[in-house]
Formats: sequence, structure tokens, C-alpha cells
Amino acid sequence: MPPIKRTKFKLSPEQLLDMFYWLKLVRAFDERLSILVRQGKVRSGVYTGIGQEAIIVGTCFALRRDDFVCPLHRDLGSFLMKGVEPRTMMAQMFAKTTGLSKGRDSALHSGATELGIFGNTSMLGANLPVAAGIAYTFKMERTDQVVVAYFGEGASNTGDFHEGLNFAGVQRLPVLFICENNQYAYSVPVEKSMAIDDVASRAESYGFDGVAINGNDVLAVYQATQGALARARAGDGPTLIECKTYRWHGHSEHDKAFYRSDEELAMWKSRDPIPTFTTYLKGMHVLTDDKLADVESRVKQTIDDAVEFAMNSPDPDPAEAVTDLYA
Ligand SMILES: Cc1ncc(C[n+]2csc(CCOP(=O)(O)OP(=O)(O)O)c2C)c(N)n1
Repeated sequence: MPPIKRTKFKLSPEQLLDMFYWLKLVRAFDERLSILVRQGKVRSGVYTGIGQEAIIVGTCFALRRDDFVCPLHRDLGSFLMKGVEPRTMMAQMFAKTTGLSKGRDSALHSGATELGIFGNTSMLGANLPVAAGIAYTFKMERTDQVVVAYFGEGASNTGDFHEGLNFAGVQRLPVLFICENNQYAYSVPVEKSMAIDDVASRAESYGFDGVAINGNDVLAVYQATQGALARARAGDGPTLIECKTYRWHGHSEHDKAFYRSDEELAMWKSRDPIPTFTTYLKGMHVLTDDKLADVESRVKQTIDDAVEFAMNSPDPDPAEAVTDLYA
């Protein structure tokens, strides 16, 4: 049977395959990092988003090149999808001169404003007023660019969350607030930090829509993002999209996550976004065995190349430690 021409999301078979490639690449990047940490080769804190890839891929796939993202510690995939070369991203993790911040910083705080990536700070929730500020600039300059700000359900309990969303609501700013509700803020389960079921319902207090969706369904994330982007570009203000998901690894690679049960992890692994999408694509006759092998080999080559590049890149020169400092 020939592949379908377009899905109801107006995605062509080529676009669907591209989406699949990104899911696999983002997963593979994190998986390789996890191994490299154990080998002592990585010089950055590593906070993998394994299990959560559908959120980054579904949102970033819908963005224009001139839109902005404000990623979190678990969102290295958004760097890749916004155009940072896998080699550069890997070199950043190895703290090499060829990385984004030339070996001066961990991956968590790097950015690339020329690609629309705003670096994060360690203070969780603090990126939300910043995202509102960027969106305020877009509004003042009358562009139709949009900012996408990622945060965890834990961060939604901070004061900055309230200030950022309130300002965005009052000013009807072009910003999407994407909550990655992965059920735990470090070791704290969601039911011990929130008295409500859905972070999405908090949007009502700020005067805009909030939706809770299956964050492991890449097409559901894409569809929700498309709708929210169209509203934001039309001047109809922000949207909060809460993506329900789960992180497979600990909070960071040094956390063994003893606070959760094996049964819970197994249940969420059965909702792995990648096989779900694979089955869908095969059912639509978009993904064949040959195409799957091709994607897997391209992903492996890209990651192998990135690691080799990072390992062979020079370490920073201590004499340049204060170069680029402006205060
Ligand atoms: C304001 C603030 N408080 C506490 C911390 C310490 N901290 C780092 S990560 C983390 C958990 C974050 O959970 P969540 O926001 O749900 O994001 P997730 O890591 O689950 O993706 C905490 C409490 C911090 N970085 N910033």
C-alpha cells in the first residue's frame, strides 16, 4: 500500500519521518551522554529527558526558525532542533573550546540567541518572566514571533511562575508555557507538592487557556502547539500546555531514584513515545523496515561523529578564562 499523502495534522510522510528522526536522535543523544557520564568523560551535569522526547520534538517541530525557546536542564533536544550541531552540543558537554560556551560553562546555562535559544539560569521558574520579557519585545516590535518556555511541574510552585504567567496574561503576550509534568521534582512526587491534579488549571488565574495533554504522544503535542502558536501569532496571547510524562532516569545521572517503584517505572516505559509513534507510522505505511534502518544508521553516525569531534577538540586555555566577561 502507498503511504498516505497527508495526515489530519497536515504533515506529509516526509515530515512525519523527519519527526521520527528527531525523536530517535534526541533519545540517542541522551542515552549516549548517560554512558559517557559513567565513563567519566562528561564535564557537565547531565539531566536526561529520556522518556520525555515527544514534548521537545512535538513543540520544536511546529516552530519557525525565528521563534525563541527557553529550555530547561532536560531539554538538550531543543538545542538540536533549533539548529545547534550535534558536534557543538556534545563538545559543550565535554567542556571543550568547540562547545557553545567554549568550555566555560556546563550545558545547563548555555544558549545561542542567533538560533533563538535563550540560556537558562539555575533558579527554576526564573526563565518564565524572562520568556514573558522576550515576548513583550516581540509585541512591542510588532513581529509575529513566539517564545516557548519549558518548565517542570515543580517550578510551577515558585513565585516566578506566577509573575511570569500573570504578566504574559495581562499583556496578552505571544508565549507558550510548556509544562513538562514528569511526576517528580527531584524526589518529590507531584501529589506532595500540588493540591490540584493539573498544572494546566492554573492558567485560568492568569486569564488564558491551559490544556493538559498526553506528553508522550508527539502528534498530540504538535497539534496543541500548532493551535497555541496560531493564537499567539494572531495577538490572542499565551497558552499553557501541560504535557503529562515521566522521566525514566533519576533527576540527574547521579540520582538512582530510589524514591519510586520498579512497577511505576515499568508502567511508564510501556508508554514510551517512540514505539507508539513507530506503530502509528507503520500503520500509515510511512515507515518501512528499510526506512527504519536508514533512520537508525543516520542517528548512530551523527552521535558517533559528535562524540569523536568532542573528544578530539581542544580544552580551553586557562589564560582565556575571563575573555568575553563584561562585568
Ligand atoms: C528556585 C529553585 N529551587 C530549588 C532548586 C533545586 N532544584 C533543582 S532541580 C529541582 C527539581 C525540579 O523539578 P521540576 O521543576 O519538576 O523539573 P524536572 O527536573 O522534574 O524536569 C530542584 C528542586 C532550584 N534549582 N531552583
